[in-house]
Amino acid sequence: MESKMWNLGAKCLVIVCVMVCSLCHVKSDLELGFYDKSCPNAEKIIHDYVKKHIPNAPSFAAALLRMHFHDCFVRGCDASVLINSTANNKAEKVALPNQSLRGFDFLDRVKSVVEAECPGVVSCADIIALVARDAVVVIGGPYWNVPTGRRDGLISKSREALNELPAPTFNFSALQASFASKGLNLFDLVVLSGAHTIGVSHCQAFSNRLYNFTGKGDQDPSLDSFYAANLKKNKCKTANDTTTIVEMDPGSFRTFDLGYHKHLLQRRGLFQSDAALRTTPATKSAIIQLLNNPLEVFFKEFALSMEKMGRIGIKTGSAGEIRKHCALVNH
Ligand code: HEM
Ligand SMILES: *[C@@H]1O[C@H](CO)[C@@H](O)[C@H](O)[C@H]1NC(C)=O
Ligand SMILES: *[C@@H]1O[C@H](CO)[C@@H](O)[C@H](O)[C@H]1NC(C)=O
Ligand SMILES: *[C@@H]1O[C@H](CO)[C@@H](O)[C@H](O)[C@H]1NC(C)=O
Ligand SMILES: *[C@@H]1O[C@H](CO)[C@@H](O)[C@H](O)[C@H]1NC(C)=O
Ligand SMILES: CC(=O)N[C@H]1CO[C@H](CO)[C@@H](O)[C@@H]1O
Repeated sequence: MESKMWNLGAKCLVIVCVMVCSLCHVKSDLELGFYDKSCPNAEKIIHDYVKKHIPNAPSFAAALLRMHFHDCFVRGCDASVLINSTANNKAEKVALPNQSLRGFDFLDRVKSVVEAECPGVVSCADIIALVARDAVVVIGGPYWNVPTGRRDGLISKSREALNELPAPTFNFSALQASFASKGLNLFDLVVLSGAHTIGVSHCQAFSNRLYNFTGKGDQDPSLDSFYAANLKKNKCKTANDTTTIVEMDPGSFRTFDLGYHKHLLQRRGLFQSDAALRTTPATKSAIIQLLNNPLEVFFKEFALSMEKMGRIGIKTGSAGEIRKHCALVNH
């Protein structure tokens, strides 16, 4: 009898635990349409704004996609990338890898339109994620689900951006480790690097490959020499050019396609981090696999990896806050 009671008690305990844990789980996760009750028009307002403005400035689709990546890799997708520096804090924004980020004003404008509809409800972190997706869709790229409910972080440190973001000089093992530390695997790495099918780079990010690869005034032998000669003649004419920009997927840098992966196999990936995907067998076969399939397969894989990226280190429930201005913590 006693043992039966104990059994029953234990069973109840298990049931209660399961219930509590499933509640925790729901709370700590994002959900599609998180704002359906609290701000039913939020996603439509954001989508309409992007649809209206990106066609006039299509290069911003790339900038906004990159912004989402840089946000998620540092302290999770919490809009810490948008916070301004203060007298006693150097924010992520001013870190070297962020020097070339664009789209801060665009996001501020989206935020103010959303704030006018529902003050203090929609996080900047969700706005970054939704805008990145909508902008890519507007230029004809893949659609991916953006579950929402991210909260905004309170902290932004320049040093962390420097430490957490992969550099264009990274070799394969450094890239693998960087992505693994964010819960992303090698296939995610190959697929997400495909974002470089749109957008531009400054010469600075790769000019060592053209002018001084090992400190002997030499060129990176893994870079196609015709392509290198062309870049030196027409684009990055000196080793210290800080202003010229180069299309990362020459010929179709505004079209979301498999051009980036094609260039990789032709030894025309612009960064060492791009080239590393070709020189390593595991990732090379993933590139070939993508190229041997229709574009829709790349789109589908990109969507899955983006959804994964969008969950890195998220703050939900009562963590963080909903910022009033994306560039400022509330108090
Ligand atoms: C794998 C490691 C990666 C490295 C080392 C890397 C590095 C870079 C660098 C150096 C630039 C050029 C910045 C400039 O000089 O203006 C760039 C541009 C860009 N990156 Fe990446 N990236 C990586 C992964 C990603 C991922 C995962 C995404 C998005 C999912 C992404 C999206 C972009 C986009 C769209 C641009 C073009 C930005 C523009 O046109 O303004 N990158 N990246
Ligand atoms: C890759 O880069 C890291 C960090 O710079 C270095 O420690 C490592 O030896 C490199 N690995 C290879 C295989 O070159
Ligand atoms: C190449 O790099 C080496 C080592 O960092 C440096 O001493 C040299 O001045 C550089 N050469 C050029 C042409 O920039
Ligand atoms: C850039 O490099 C060139 C030689 O490649 C040199 O003449 C010029 O002074 C350098 N400019 C700066 C700002 O360092
Ligand atoms: C954040 O900094 C930028 C650039 O310095 C500035 O234009 C913007 O007004 C600042 N935002 C806020 C809300 O202070
Ligand atoms: C957008 C932005 O804040 N860019 C900054 C990146 O960092 C450099 C200095 O490291 C600043 O000059 C840029 O303004």
